[in-house]
Amino acid sequence: IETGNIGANGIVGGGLPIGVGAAMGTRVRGGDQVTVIYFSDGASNNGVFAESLNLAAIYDLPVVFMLENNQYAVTSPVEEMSRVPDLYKRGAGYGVEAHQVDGNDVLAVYEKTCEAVDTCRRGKGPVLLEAKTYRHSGHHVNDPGAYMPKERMEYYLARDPVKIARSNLIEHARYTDGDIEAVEQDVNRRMEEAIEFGKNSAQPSVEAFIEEVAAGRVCTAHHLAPAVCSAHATANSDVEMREIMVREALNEAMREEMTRDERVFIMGEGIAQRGGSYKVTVGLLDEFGPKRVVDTPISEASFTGMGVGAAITGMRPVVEILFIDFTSLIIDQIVNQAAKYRFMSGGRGRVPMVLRTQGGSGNGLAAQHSQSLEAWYYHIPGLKVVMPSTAYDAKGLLKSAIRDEYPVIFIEHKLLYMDKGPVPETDYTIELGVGDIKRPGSDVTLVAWSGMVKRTLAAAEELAAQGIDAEVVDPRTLVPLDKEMILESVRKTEHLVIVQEAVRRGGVASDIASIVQEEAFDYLDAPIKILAGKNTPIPFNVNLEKACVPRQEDIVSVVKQMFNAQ
Ligand SMILES: Cc1ncc(C[n+]2csc(CCOP(=O)(O)OP(=O)(O)O)c2C)c(N)n1
Repeated sequence: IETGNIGANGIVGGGLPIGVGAAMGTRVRGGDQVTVIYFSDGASNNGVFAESLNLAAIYDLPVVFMLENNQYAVTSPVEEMSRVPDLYKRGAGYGVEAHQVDGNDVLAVYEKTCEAVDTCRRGKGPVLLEAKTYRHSGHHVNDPGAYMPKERMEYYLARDPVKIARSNLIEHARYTDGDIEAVEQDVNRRMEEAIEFGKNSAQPSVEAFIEEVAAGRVCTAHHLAPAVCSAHATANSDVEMREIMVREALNEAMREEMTRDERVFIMGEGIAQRGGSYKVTVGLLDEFGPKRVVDTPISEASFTGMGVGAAITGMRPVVEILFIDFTSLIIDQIVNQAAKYRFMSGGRGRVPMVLRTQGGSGNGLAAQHSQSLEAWYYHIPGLKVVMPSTAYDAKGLLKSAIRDEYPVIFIEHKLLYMDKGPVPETDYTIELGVGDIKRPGSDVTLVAWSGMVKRTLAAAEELAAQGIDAEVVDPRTLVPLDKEMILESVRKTEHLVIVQEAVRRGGVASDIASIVQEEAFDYLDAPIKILAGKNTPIPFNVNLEKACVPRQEDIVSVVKQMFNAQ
């Protein structure tokens, strides 16, 4: 990492958008760095190749796509996997300068690469280079490669690039056999030393491993700062407040962070001139210009990957995915790349990016635009998951998310954007992992987040009128989870209902219930109740849609049943 090698990838093609993102970082920062992405013919048939080539092209990025076409992807020959086995020809379709070079001729590859780097430095990038070569063995040590035609193998073995380079050095550069052997011996010695170093190093401890790798499911911040009830704190404080909408609060958070830190930039579909589908990014283009407020094509996987690459190389990208439903397209970049990078780089790398998206049902957008998918990300070690429910929380949490060293999945709710709430005039942040008691109470703890908080608060008022004093706990961030706040509340009220919009099966509510029953079972006076979405897609039909997620009356009736049953 220190030398500029940001890593290889176990996911074929996964590194392509990351490389493009590294170059995007250069574009935002300025400077003459060029990114070279190495990949092979198999990767060129992955969708992210097409997206990445196009993205690099439309932003004129300084990227050399170095396609080492060794003509096999495991057992698949390139001519069977593509109608156009001269893969450099694909560049034309994206308006990208592209060349083929003899991949077995080291000097030719060197020269073409230098030219391509130069082209990028002159602002004419990207460049696609196809280095045509051949695999000298099966795909891995136990693959004899019997499917590779013998004559072809012989042809290429005779043109082994290492042998050709060796004879070139002797013929044209006055090297002797002895010089070359000395280099080879030096390389072998260094490899052996590295192996010995690995063998002789201490095994890592399990504790150190977990400490370093996990984004932390349990918040400790709470022990340092006692529970803050933001509703109360803000009402009682001297801080100047004004009422703004959630979408304005989010906008302010980004504006302030972009002003404070030049590394922050935002990307997404229609976020620049249009200001985003929910008007969250309105005005930012005028203020920060097109290099820091970037409209993207409909290439979710790759522009998310660009965020990962930009973050790895020191930027602070905020990537917007219009609907959480579309994050199905970005799973690799989040789950295998962003969440794993710190771990796979031995703790040296960081991916300080924010993935802003919105979810939830309630305005007839049906099955592919209404889901609550936080559990997908909650499940992945290495990610933080934030779900604000008020304007105050949205602003303070987004600012913290942008400053965080971990990738943060920041999930907004589509029904809350226009909700108004008090937000301080002055700068503030909210620590990730610190929940909020939205309504203090003594009889029952109602845990809810995102869109369910408002509904749960309304239910709590209805219950109060009927003599049940509910405490509403909003964890605000699901990872890290403020479990102490939940446990403390349950120890006091001895009753717990968890209200979750997402489908019940495999949801976060089940995990919270299991934590509470493990750690506060003796305090419970009744079984924990989970009120969650039905295990169905969200229907278009308004009545069915309403019936699929917890309603205010459902919350009231579950709580009443809990008390009547005793
Ligand atoms: C997304 C994905 N699909 C499948 C695999 C399994 N796999 C590992 S290597 C490989 C072949 C890759 O071929 P190519 O890109 O040509 O690279 P080469 O091995 O020839 O260098 C495959 C399919 C994987 N790692 N990732």
